[in-house]
Amino acid sequence: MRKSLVIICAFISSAFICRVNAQFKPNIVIIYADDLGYGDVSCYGATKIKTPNIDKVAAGGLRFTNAHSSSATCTPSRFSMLTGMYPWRQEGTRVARGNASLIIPPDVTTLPDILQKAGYTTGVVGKWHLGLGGKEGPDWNGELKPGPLELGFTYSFIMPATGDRAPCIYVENHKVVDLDPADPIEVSFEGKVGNEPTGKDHPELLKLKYTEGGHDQTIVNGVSRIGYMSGGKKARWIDEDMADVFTNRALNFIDKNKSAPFFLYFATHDIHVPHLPHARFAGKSGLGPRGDAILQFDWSVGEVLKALDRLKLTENTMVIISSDNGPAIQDGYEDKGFQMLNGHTPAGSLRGGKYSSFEAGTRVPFIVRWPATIKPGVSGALLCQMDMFASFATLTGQKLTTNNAPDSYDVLNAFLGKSADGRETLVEHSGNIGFSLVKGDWKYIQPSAGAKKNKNNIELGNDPQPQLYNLKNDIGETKNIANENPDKVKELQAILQSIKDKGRSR
Ligand code: NG6
Ligand code: CA
Repeated sequence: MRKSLVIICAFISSAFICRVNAQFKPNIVIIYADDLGYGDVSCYGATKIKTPNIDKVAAGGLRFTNAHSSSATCTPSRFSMLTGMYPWRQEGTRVARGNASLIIPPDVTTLPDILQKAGYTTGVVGKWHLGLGGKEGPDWNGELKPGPLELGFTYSFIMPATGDRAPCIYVENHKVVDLDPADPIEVSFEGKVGNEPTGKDHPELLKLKYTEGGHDQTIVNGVSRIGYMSGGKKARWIDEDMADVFTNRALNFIDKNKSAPFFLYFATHDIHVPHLPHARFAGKSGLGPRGDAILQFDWSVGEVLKALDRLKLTENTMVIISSDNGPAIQDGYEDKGFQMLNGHTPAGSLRGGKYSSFEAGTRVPFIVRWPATIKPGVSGALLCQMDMFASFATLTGQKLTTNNAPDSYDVLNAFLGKSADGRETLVEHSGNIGFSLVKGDWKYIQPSAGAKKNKNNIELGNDPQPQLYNLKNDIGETKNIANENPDKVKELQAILQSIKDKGRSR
């Protein structure tokens, strides 16, 4: 009798522990779009385009209305998300060249490091753009390291930089995929290598015309890129297949790791330029290639959701959807972005866009779904993507040292919808010279001397005068009220300066 009682107790308690473990160790999938704006998806108010899969995640999860990337460009946003440190604390974290060295020192503790310590299998699939290799730069024909595998990922299938940048190849773990040793790869951002045509010299060979100087270099798949490359003919990507390639790798990773906690950082190329979606999506949005790329991104999201359903992982998987920076309507190629907007507003009611100090630079879609724990809803908590670091450490029972993730706040309760409060302050960064400080309803933009607009008509937020906006009354940052509120300007400037001076904010 006593024995059977003990057995029953052991059974009940182990079932309980399993359940608790399952709840506290959800699988984590970050689906990270490139250049997707706050107003680009229907659950954030877009009416000219439908994104049913993203909307489905929002309907079953928490949709954040005040969540940010750390910067209004790619490299710094990704840097801070993985390190939990404001990117501008380290030199060399602006938009990286295609042949940059790895910009995260391998001894820095990263988000995947922490999750690996918590027992997760960790994978990255998609856009990397954080450099590869040591000081001497990437060895495209040899072992490409250090890279993601030296930063806490156990699997990696990436494009090194951006879709519009050489080299146009995939890298799996330490190797270029389909590299032919008889056709070695050479990459340069200084001058031409090899004798392949460039967009500048052979515009007649282009299927997509460039609009800006930087995009007129080596032609790959009918598109001239930023940077020069030669060799690696068999290894080169076909832009139209890229979403399929990445999505398949992401699904394979999920499939392979279905039976233990996994972390997948799935960073799509969509919706960055060049906009060359697969024929299944081309022409389907009515908003031109940029809109078609949004449909393609939504499809990738849908494939992940289907896989989770099929593997019965939906309940205990945290799916996060976000973007590395705000929208650019055109950014280097003549792809009818402006002509075909048809009333679509990529930034929603926000001002600015990619590269901008105004809100559209960093305020991006951010949705978290975890059916086992999170009640569906909408949250206005102020969050930064780099807060996932400290928050997920808490979620998975990991302790951070003071050196880890110096700017990441543990706002787990906000992520889970248990608290309406996120972080108190956030430094927004244009990716370049622009710095802003957000606190409560207030936003202060520090004076900066740069251009008012870039060539693609994005308002960059630069102004030699201080700017102050009340985001509660004026989300579109239309009325600079700095002159009327000199004390507020002083207060916010002082906070911004002290966050910079202290070298950490946690
Ligand atoms: C800019 C490129 C732009 C894009 C961006 C990086 C020019 C004129 N513009 O310098 O096309 O590649 O860098 O985008 O070269 S990001 O989303 O990866 O930050
Ligand atoms: Ca980007």
